[in-house]
Amino acid sequence: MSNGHDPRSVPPSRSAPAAAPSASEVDIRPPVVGIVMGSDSDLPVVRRCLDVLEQFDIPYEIEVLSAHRTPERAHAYSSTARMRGLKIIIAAAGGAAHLAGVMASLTTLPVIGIPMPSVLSGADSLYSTVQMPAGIPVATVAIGEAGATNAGLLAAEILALADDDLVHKLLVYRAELRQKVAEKNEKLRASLSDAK
Ligand code: RP5
Repeated sequence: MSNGHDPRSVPPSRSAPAAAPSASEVDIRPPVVGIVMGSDSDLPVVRRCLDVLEQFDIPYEIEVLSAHRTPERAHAYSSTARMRGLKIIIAAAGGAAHLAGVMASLTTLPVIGIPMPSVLSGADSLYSTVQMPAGIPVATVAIGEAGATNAGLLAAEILALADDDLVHKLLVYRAELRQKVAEKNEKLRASLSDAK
């Protein structure tokens, strides 16, 4: 069944989106996305996800939490997540990356897993995150920065199921992507014709 949106066109927003708070304002909205990462060393990659959530004005919380180093805190975080108002959990971890799976095992909120780059180029993180047993799903995105960006976008798409302003922002984002590709194409054509 169609949702009535043509992805090639950007419909007008039904209501003006809330302005993002300025640097001097404190955002008091409760977080709807909870981001956990196995170590602070994951932050440079996870930053891509935060950038997307900020671009879409989605309130989030973030903390370092490890399935292996702080198992009790990991359990407490996930098992109270829904009660605390979170709607989605994003878990980033590398190596023997069980964080997303542990999160998913203790909540029925959707869990998105980001496999971190590792000494094995992230293959270990990917397999540890994606190969969940039937019954406990983790929506696993690509290894590294592309995955972190897509984790933020997937969270926005899930929240957009009940938020028309977010639908509008996602369509604008897609239109911008198409525009960037068109510009790259133009640049390529121009450089090839210059070379003749
Ligand atoms: C994982 O081990 C973390 O998610 C990180 O990707 C990796 C290395 O952690 P550190 O040794 O840098 O703390 O648990």
